[in-house]
Amino acid sequence: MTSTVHRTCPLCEAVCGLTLTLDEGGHVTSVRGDKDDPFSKGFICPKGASLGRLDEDPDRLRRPLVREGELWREVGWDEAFAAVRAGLDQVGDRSSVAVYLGNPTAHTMAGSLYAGPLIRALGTRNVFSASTADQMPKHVSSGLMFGSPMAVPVPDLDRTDYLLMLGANPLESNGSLCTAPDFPGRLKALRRRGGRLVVVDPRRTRTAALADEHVFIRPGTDAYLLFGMVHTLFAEDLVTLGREVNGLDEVREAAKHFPPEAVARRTGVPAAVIERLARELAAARTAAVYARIGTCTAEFGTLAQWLVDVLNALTGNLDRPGGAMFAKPATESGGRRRPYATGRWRSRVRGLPEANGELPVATLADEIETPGEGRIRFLLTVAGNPVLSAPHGARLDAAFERLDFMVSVDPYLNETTRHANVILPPPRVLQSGHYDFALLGFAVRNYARYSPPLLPMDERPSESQILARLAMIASGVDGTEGDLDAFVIDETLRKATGTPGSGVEGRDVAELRAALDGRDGGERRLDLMLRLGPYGEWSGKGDLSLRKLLDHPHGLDLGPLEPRLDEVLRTASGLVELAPPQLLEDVERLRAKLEEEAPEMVLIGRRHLRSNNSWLHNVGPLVGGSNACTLQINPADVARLGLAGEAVVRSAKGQLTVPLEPTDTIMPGVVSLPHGWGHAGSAQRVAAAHAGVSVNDLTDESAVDAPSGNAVFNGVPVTISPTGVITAH
Ligand SMILES: Nc1nc2c(c(=O)[nH]1)N[C@H]1C(S)=C(S)[C@@H](COP(=O)(O)OP(=O)(O)OC[C@H]3O[C@@H](n4cnc5c(=O)[nH]c(N)nc54)[C@H](O)[C@@H]3O)O[C@H]1N2
Ligand SMILES: Nc1nc2c(c(=O)[nH]1)N[C@H]1C(S)=C(S)[C@@H](COP(=O)(O)OP(=O)(O)OC[C@H]3O[C@@H](n4cnc5c(=O)[nH]c(N)nc54)[C@H](O)[C@@H]3O)O[C@H]1N2
Ligand code: SF4
Ligand SMILES: [Mo]
Repeated sequence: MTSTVHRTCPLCEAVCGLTLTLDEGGHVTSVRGDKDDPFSKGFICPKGASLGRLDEDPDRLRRPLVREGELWREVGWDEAFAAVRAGLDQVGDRSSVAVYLGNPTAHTMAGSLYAGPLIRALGTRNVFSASTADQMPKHVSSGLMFGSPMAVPVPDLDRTDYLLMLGANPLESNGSLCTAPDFPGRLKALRRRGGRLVVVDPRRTRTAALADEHVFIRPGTDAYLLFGMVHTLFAEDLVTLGREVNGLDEVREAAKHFPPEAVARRTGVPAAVIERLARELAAARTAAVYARIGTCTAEFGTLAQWLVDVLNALTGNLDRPGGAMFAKPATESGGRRRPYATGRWRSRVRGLPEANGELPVATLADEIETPGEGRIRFLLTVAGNPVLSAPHGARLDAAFERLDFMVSVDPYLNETTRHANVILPPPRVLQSGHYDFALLGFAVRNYARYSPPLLPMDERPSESQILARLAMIASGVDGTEGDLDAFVIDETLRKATGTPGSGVEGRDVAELRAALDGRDGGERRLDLMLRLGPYGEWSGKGDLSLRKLLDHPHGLDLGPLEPRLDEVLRTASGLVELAPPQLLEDVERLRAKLEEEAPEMVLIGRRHLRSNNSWLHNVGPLVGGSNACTLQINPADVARLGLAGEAVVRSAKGQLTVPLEPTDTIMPGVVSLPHGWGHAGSAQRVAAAHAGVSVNDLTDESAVDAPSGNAVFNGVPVTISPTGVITAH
């Protein structure tokens, strides 16, 4: 007997619905797109199609591992947790404890529901995550402009008339900070309805090839280009604010320093093109500017993210249909009104500012290596591979050896977890329930879908149970995750019942608690959030609950985005802050570098459709062919530098020998290497056979985007030389 089941794909931000066929033994025999999902409508990509292979990867760990010298021993769960407890006790001082949360924690219920309590239980400010190698500039920009770091406007993809996209390649990535299953189809639809798509990228990507126009830009210079456009809007009297804002004059003043003709040389974009883009944006009936990782992981990442929304605001497109809008996710909670600030504390060694409660991953190695009180001696990684993903990961590789104790929650023995003393593997993908708490807050249509676990648990704990148990160990409390969930539920209910006008104001906590559905604490917490959320049956505005989602296994469409800036704004002024002082300060840094000579060659990254950062290289059907670790380089540079076959790439931090992929799709003076490779000697057998090299052996952890502390991966100065040539150093 086979069975057909449905669930959301957990592998990227597109949240596609999948339809899986399972055989009697619970093995996946086929994966298709779920045609009845109202959001993804049957779309699927090669990664989603391989979910079964991933689920059954023979290299996935099935039991905890404890390292004894060079050897690994499989142990039972109680022994593994006891070892963690002993390691934590041995370190003692919590200021020496750190946690690193990797990208998949944003895709698991465990990460969304239990990472917060775990961090609180660890009682440390040494919190690091992939966010500071990714989107932290957007959070800081949104925090300063809108008062809330999670208030990220997304392009209203399905209705806009004009989309200006910078540093994103959704035809490969399927979109980021813009949850849109079948992003490619949505872009094609935009063009079909007569809309215009302009892509700004140092490479002519597959997305650029689909666009009406592709504009090459020198890496790391998007903030200049965007400022040039802001300048044009003011100079040509094209500003049409849809609403009152703070700081308009300050922005006008700041933009005076960046006229298109002044930024043209730095960006490589002709002044006439910059002016035309500004005019087109202003003239379009509706328009949106959207910029992603290429512009975030850059020297002026936060300024670029800010200027994106400045442009959206100045053209009247912020918060209007067809413009840049805010999703209304079903689990949204009211949130407190308190001024957003970064730098509430600073890192011990480099004095880098905290943002969103995190310190920059670019300084993790400093904090492990530098002696003194508060040196990190205990590290917990959850779903992360910073040896391959963090800037100058090679240094972390060595630094991890200096830890007293390391624990990793991860299904694989890999470049990072090999340093751990204890590895705690989560169960099979299909044994976990799935709800996208974070990603649905960035969706281009309001939507909710819950996927219950498709297979029963075996003797292994769920990832939620693993994280909850770690939280219990860290807080020294004897208990289960059930106690933790009960605590969170009661706290939430007490707050809600005590909040005037909340929909459950004055009601009895015990009675409400008893009404919650769910087969475990995680599901009950989801039910609680859904019921209290903006469509929830306890909000007075709807009837949403876990039960209703379970009755709609293909997901629920909650309608198109609607203007809601007033609900979202959390600034002290109650207005959009167009010119936050902290950002104006960083504009000085930008000005100072306007005339700087660009390096002769710079390095950027890229993603491939069949990749997922560092961890899908062990799935046979996904590796090989064009998904390979090659250096894209313009043929003119190949000829100029006398290269053939392979070349040596050198940066301030290291050198690598890499196979060349000459292509005129990349600008002269720019080379591109994908990240997440470098699996030589890996215990993951398929990955080891397609090892590649790690671009993060070249990237520089000393460079960060000042306001957010974000890593700089794009625009890294490098030299390229033929192999076999010895250069003086
Ligand atoms: N040079 C360069 N570097 C980059 C980037 C770049 O563009 N260029 N991109 C950056 C970006 S955007 C990101 S998000 C980071 C990613 O940085 P990380 O999150 O540190 O790295 P990943 O490769 O995503 O590693 C994910 C880890 O989670 C494990 N894992 C997978 N599924 C699960 C699960 O369900 N539970 C648990 N517990 N573990 C799981 C995998 O085995 C793997 O070890 O890399 C950054 N690094
Ligand atoms: N297939 C696949 N999908 C993924 C991932 C994956 O590894 N593989 N990773 C996931 C993750 S963690 C994330 S964060 C998202 C990222 O999603 P996207 O932001 O769409 O990421 P990329 O596909 O890397 O596209 C970034 C583009 O920026 C360009 N670029 C580089 N430097 C600059 C610059 O200075 N300026 C401008 N304007 N462009 C620049 C690059 O050439 C590249 O085309 O993708 C997610 N989806
Ligand atoms: S696009 Fe993303 S969510 Fe959709 S099937 Fe592919 S990996 Fe899964
Ligand atoms: Mo990311």
